[in-house]
Amino acid sequence: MRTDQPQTIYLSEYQVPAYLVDQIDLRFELFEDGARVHSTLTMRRNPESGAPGQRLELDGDSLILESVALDGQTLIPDAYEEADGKLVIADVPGQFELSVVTWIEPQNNTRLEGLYKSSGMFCTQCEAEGFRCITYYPDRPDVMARFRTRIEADRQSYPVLLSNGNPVEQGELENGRHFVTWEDPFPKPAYLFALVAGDLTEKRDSFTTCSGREIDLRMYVEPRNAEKCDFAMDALKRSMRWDEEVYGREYDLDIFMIVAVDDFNMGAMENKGLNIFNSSCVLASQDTATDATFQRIEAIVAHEYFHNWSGNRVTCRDWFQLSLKEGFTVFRDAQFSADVGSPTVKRIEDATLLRTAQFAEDAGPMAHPVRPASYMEIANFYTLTIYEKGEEVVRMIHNLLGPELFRKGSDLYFERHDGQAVTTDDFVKAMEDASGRDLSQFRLWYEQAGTPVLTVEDEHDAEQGIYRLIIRQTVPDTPGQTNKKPQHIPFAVGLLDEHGQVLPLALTADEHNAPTERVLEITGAEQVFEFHGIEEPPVPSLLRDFSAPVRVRYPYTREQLLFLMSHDTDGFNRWDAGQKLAIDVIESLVGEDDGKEIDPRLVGAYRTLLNDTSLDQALVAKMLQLPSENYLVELADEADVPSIHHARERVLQHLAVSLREELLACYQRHQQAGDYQLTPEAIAGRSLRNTALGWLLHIGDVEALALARSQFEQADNMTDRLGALRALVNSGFDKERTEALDAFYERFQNDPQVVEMWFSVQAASFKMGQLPHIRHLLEHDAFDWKNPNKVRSVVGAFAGQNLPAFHNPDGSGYGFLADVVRRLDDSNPQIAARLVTPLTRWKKFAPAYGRQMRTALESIRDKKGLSKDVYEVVYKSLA
Ligand code: 0A1
Ligand code: ZN
Repeated sequence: MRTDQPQTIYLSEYQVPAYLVDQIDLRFELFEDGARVHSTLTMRRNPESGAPGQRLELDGDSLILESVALDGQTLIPDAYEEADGKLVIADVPGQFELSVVTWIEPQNNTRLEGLYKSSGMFCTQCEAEGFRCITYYPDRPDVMARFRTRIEADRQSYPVLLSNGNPVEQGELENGRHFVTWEDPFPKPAYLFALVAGDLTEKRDSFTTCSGREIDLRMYVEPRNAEKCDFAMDALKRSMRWDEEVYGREYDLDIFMIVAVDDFNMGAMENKGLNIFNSSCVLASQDTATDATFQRIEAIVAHEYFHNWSGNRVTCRDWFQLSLKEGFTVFRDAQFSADVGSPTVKRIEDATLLRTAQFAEDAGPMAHPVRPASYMEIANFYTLTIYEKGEEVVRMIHNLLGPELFRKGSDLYFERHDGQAVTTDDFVKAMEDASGRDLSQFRLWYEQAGTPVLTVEDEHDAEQGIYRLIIRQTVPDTPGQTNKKPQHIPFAVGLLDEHGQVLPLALTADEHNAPTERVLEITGAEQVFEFHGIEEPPVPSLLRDFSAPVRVRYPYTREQLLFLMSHDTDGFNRWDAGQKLAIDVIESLVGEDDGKEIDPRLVGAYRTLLNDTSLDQALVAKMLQLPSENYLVELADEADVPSIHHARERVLQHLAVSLREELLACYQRHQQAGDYQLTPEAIAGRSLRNTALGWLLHIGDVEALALARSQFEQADNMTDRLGALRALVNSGFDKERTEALDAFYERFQNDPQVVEMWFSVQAASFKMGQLPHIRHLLEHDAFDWKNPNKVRSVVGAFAGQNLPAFHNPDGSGYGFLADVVRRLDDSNPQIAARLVTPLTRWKKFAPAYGRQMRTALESIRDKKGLSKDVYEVVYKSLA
């Protein structure tokens, strides 16, 4: 157990920095046994600071301090103090130059924060507070400095030396060493600093900006990955063009670089001019990446690139404002993905993630507002709430203002705050000023945690031809927040008549040409909306296109859901009606014996989906996916995972048995014709085929087994190969499954990204991924505790996706996860803290499970020397 409780940092205690840094000159001497970092800071007192005295405090972590000099004079140790992660100099003048030399050990840095080594190369990760692991510095985003960085290393082992900005000098040194100096003209916070040194292959391309400037684009990867760069490079160019066209944002440096590294805690990082990516989020080829991977790569490349404006040019004042850059940038990348692919499918995917995982987070012990009020460890706040709910908040502003005013607002925001470190409130203010709209109540979205619930009732007055929607809003209590105020919720609705026609929504008796969709603005605890000229009771289509991140409660009948599934003009709600129907059917079977009949209308609806080839196949592909176990758990009050799993399984089997012929026909119909393509249609075709195959193998169909084997062997792309492998893994055909897994490994064993898929297909499969097999995977040669991707692909997939195995009634899954977390807590606390998540949800589960999950959490809490990261999550979960 920790003896000292980590400090909580409060937004309310924010103070401007006492000292500013105008310029930082860095010199890195990189060696095999460590690195020496020389840093010279040109500093001055901040005229805006009211802090008394001449005391300078710099942040540092895991540093060996070699020397400190003030204005060229080396300080004697009495003149400064090194304690509690700070270097304190009691007395500094108003303006001065501070030189600090530190020694660090990148080769032993398993936390992957600051400067570390990954597959023989040096690289950095400084967000949020990694720069302090490199040198002493005021490591906070509102201190922005111009960086000049000289890197020295052995030429043969590290021919490529990169940092932010432009190279301004390079040359040879003694002993086979060389150096390159980089200069970044844009002042930036330290979290955007980056350095890379390695033996890397360079891929070049170029992009001509809207004003005619030629930008040098470069990707740096390990030589074995040279063939896996093209897709990301193209995605980069598409992103650059899109940001010019849609947001008027032009790139600002002459070079833009992307580097791929295998060991990385997160997906990627937007360092100025030098984005660093987790290899799994950037490297791809048709043979090794699935459609989903390609789409993820495109979105992440765009996301990091878009940060150049939303994050780098305009950055965050403090880490409470994290969603300022993340929410806005996720919104921008989602718009981009919608533009280049299928907008409805993108919306479905995003809403699914939000409703499954973010709603759960917002209802759990770590719930926090989009702008948190406090934290212990900021790394724990890179959450679905900050990113995904933050995106929804920006999207709601976009929808309330409309695209033109939103663009005016974003132009104003960038113009007003270029070069500054600002707050979410500054963002909202720019939107208000540009549009003339009052967003004061809307700001509660940033302040109040928890998912608002809208309870909808309706009544139809046949005599007057009025249809009423009565809408009640509540915002649930969350840790530290009760009695919340009603929020401002854009609630898009449509009404369908019995023929499936959308009705005009006249809010008064004399309104003519009323629109058929309206965004109702919910602002109170209870509101009534009246629609005139509605002669027959309509079917309401509520929260169209998922217009707000809320839960809607409306007592749809199955008939109404079936009707919406085939008639709603809103693609999202059409899909959602199918989900609701399936959920209703599955929930009605939970805890019932197997004799209970499965509503035949569900089979009928799925039959229509499979047979009607005039339907948008991308939407059909999504509609055929049954709601996940995770979502069913989220919807339950006291989840009993084995019962949920069993009920869902019954429905799946019943559908597959009943629709065998249709599934086979669907499989045949979507045989790939011609070359592999990444169009929405082709992606939908593969998805349908693989879903059909998966269902058929699930019921042990031997004809499908033959199809799966040949698809596995003959596939010309990873989507099909992995689709077949997954179907085999989840089938009862033990021999074929083993053969396929072995063949797959044999073929791809030298490709870490594919090996990660191989791990996770097994770990996420209930058929295979029981605890003994998970332990066996951890012993596999290809498994590596130091590589976050490997840990995620086995442990993360097991605890996060293989619910019935993880929630084994004997509690073994929980104990296992606790062991893993304790083990990783020493080497990589960020990853350890993330892995705890499934256990933190203990209140969600039936008491017999919840109790054991709590015990597992307690066993983590009691570990000696627990990291701040894990402490915060575990402590809050047990509170
Ligand atoms: N800002 C990056 C993601 C990122 C966040 C935190 C990190 O370390 C704690 C690393 C990367 C992005 O949004 O892409
Ligand atoms: Zn981001």
